Formats: sequence, structure tokens, C-alpha cells
Amino acid sequence: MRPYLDLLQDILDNGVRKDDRTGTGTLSVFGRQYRHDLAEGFPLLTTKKLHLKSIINELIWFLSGDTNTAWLKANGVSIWDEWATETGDLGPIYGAQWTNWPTSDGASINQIDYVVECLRNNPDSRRILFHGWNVEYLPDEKVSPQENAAAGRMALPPCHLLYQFYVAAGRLSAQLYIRSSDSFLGLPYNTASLAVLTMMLAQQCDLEPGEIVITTGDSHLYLNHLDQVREQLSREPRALPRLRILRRPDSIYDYRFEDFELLDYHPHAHIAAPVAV
Ligand code: THF
Repeated sequence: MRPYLDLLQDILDNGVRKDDRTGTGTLSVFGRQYRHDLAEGFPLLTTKKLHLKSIINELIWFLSGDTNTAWLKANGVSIWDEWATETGDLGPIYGAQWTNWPTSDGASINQIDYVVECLRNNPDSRRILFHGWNVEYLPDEKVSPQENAAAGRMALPPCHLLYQFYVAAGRLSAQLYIRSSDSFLGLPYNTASLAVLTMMLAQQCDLEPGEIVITTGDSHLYLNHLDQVREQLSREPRALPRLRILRRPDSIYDYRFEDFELLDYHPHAHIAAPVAV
């Protein structure tokens, strides 16, 4: 994942000091892009150990339409706890908008169904995308994530919001727009998650996985991650692992963590960093 490490170096070299919503402070650049061909391996960082279980279970949770942390917790994932109410509620975040976008007549639209249908029946379409930025449900910035969730708004507005898919020569590629990229903690998750989603969709639609493209808006490093970033940049990247899907589930909604096998993952040690809330 050279391009990812190059982005970290770019932010260290060119980042401007900016304050942010969480009060932590960042170094930030605007508008960056990197890509990875899935034929060259699974894009899980080797310069620090990543917890693939959190990444895959979060994606399965998004696809199920669930927006409560109870299922995540029961499956060993704690990355959403900081923003949830006491009952685990996060309001209509990712999963709700992906699979259950509310319409003005009181019904809802499943954007994932649309993507699968399009990939199968109209793969040349230039409209194969889904979007998380439902302006009606964005949080009120004057109140806490928990108060927003309790009032039926999103606890946080989506960071990774626009997913577009592209088919050429039997290969499925995906591009993700991330408006706000926590480049040390969140971006490696978002990158691996996009790769898994692309592999799932390719399997369901009889395509080969192609390239993933990650485009980031406010691309930042929190000031309390800079030592960790320098440590990571001092490490030599290793060969990428491979990810195998062990069966073909009946639909995009039927994957389980046990369906995936990570092979040849030999990362450097984990590097802990505090998440900005
Ligand atoms: N808020 C912030 N500040 N950064 C983010 O990356 C982020 N997200 C989601 C929502 N708000 C965010 C939450 N995703 C970790 C990883 C992803 C998260 C939140 C936290 C994290 O702390 N990862 C640790 C390991 C923790 C674990 O696996 O239990 C790590 O070292 O990678 C980005 O979409």
C-alpha cells in the first residue's frame, strides 16, 4: 500500500494546521486520490496490524441496514461505541441510507438492490452508485451525537459517502468519495472495506474484482497521531495478503465473517492511537 504511505507523507509535508469539530487539531490537505488493483492482493496495511474482523463485520452490519451497536458488540466490534446512545442507537446512519432511504410518500428505496440489479443487467451504466448524504437527516451541529440519534437524526454525517461502480472487460471497479478522512485510523478501514464490498458484489454479479479508487476531500492527520504516523512510515511494507471468499452466499445480504479467509497476512505490530470523538 505504497500510495497510502505516500499520502501520509504528503500530509506531513504539506498539511496545514486546522482546527476541527472534535477540538483535537489536525494537519490537513484537500483533494487526494489513490488506487489499488485487487489482482495485486488484498489492500490491508502491512505496516501496522489491522483488525479485519471489525472491518468485515462493520460492512455486513451496514448492508443489513442496522444502525444500533448491539449486533456489532455481540460480534466483537467496538468502533462505533463512542457515538451511540445508551441503548446503542446511532440514528439513520450508513445502513439506513444504503438500504432504506426514506421517500416522500412514506416508503423507502434500497440503493444496494439497485446497484446489484444494475451490475447484472446494465453493467455499462454510468449511474451505478449509492449515496449516504441524505440532507434531511444530517445532525444538528449544535448538539451531541447522542442527542442527534435520540432525535432521529444521524449521530454523525457520513464520512465515506459516494460509492460508484464501473464494469469493463468483465472486471468490477469501485470509487469511493470520502469527504473527511481520518487518514491514520479511518482510511485503512475504509480502503479495506471498499475492497471487500467490491469482492462481494463481483461474486454476486459474476464479475472479476478490478481496481478500487479512493478519493478524499479533507485529508487529515490528527495532531495526536503524528508520532504513530512517523513510526509507521519508518517501517518497510511487506507483501500484501490475499482474501478468499469460501462460499457463494445467496445474496449480497447473506455474507458472514466466517465466509472470508485471510491468507499470508504478516503485518508489523499494531500501533495504537486515540480516536477523536
Ligand atoms: N471518527 C473519527 N475521528 N475517525 C474515524 O475514522 C471515524 N470513522 C467512523 C466514525 N467516526 C470516525 C468510525 N470508525 C477506529 C477505526 C474506525 C472507526 C473508529 C475507530 C479505531 O480506533 N481503530 C483501531 C482499532 C480499534 C478496534 O479494532 O477495535 C485501529 O488501531 O485501527 C471512520 O469511518
